[in-house]
Amino acid sequence: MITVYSEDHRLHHPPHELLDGSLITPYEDPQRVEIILDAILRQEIGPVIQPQALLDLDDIRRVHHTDYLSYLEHAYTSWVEAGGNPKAVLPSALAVRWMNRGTKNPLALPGYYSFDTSTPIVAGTYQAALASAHVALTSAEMILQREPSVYALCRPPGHHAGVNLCGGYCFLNNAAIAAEYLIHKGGLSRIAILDIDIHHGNGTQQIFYERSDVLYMSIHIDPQIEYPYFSGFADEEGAGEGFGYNRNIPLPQNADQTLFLSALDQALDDVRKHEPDCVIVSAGFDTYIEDPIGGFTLTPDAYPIMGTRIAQLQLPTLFVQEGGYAIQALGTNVCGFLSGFQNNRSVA
Ligand code: OKP
Ligand code: ZN
Repeated sequence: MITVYSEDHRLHHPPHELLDGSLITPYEDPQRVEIILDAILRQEIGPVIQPQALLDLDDIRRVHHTDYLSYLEHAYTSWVEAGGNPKAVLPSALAVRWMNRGTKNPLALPGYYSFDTSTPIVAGTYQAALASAHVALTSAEMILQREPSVYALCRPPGHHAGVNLCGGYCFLNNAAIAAEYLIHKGGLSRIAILDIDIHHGNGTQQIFYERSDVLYMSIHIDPQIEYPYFSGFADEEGAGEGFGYNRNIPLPQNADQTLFLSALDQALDDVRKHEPDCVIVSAGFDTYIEDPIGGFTLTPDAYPIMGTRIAQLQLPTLFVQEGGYAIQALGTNVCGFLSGFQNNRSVA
């Protein structure tokens, strides 16, 4: 399987995040994808290529508002000019419920465009986020060129990013951007996004909530106990035309392989019923037992099985990297997953 990767992810390397009241070293570290890349090369998963052609911002504007993109582009410089801590942009006050008037104040803007305090912006963040989206777009283009499956090694991740909101280490929603590309450039009529990261992809859910062409299926830790806390409940089923095309399967803390795999089987049944032209997997590996911000108890043998079951759909499949923070095991878990998939396909 082809992997698409860009070294520009390194431009996003914030010094801290604020978690549960403490300023800590970010879990979302550049080493994550370097380790995955290394394992992919050593285990000969397939060729690794760079993003192709020129990035067209219109492909990103199909998902994100222009004012949000221009905020991301200028956030760091304006913040520093206005006297913000040059180490990183992080909001102090969030625009919530009835307090959501707009602002031009560079020290306040981060609170308008963020929903948490663990998504710092540094000088290279926008370029890194664009590169990550470019990785997803290139991968989507290869699917259109009849590549049966592609792995987009994205960083920063994307599934928490909404149309005009960053959060959960995410700035641009790579999976959503790929989905829109497949529909608009490739003329695909139906897509299924299967999100197996331990966290609910609130951004992806928001983007497609009223759409029936893109099914969003998410298996994740119960939002009553874990991040993102305010979204991801089973009764969020989509709205308007999109009713029935959003499905959340929350699982309890410490969920194990048996529970996870039975949720995956349910999700795969729904994916089959949707009859998609392509499946996009938001592939997070923070379900692993040793993950420092996880909460499930999956062991490395779970990932090849997950790959195998997804392969049985026998559909064009685009894997988009999301979370996974147990750095020592990430390479093994990702390669196990991709190999499990590859070894069980009739088409590559
Ligand atoms: C990004 B992705 C856990 C705190 C969570 C933010 C997590 C973002 C996860 N106790 N802080 O879905 O892997
Ligand atoms: Zn996650």
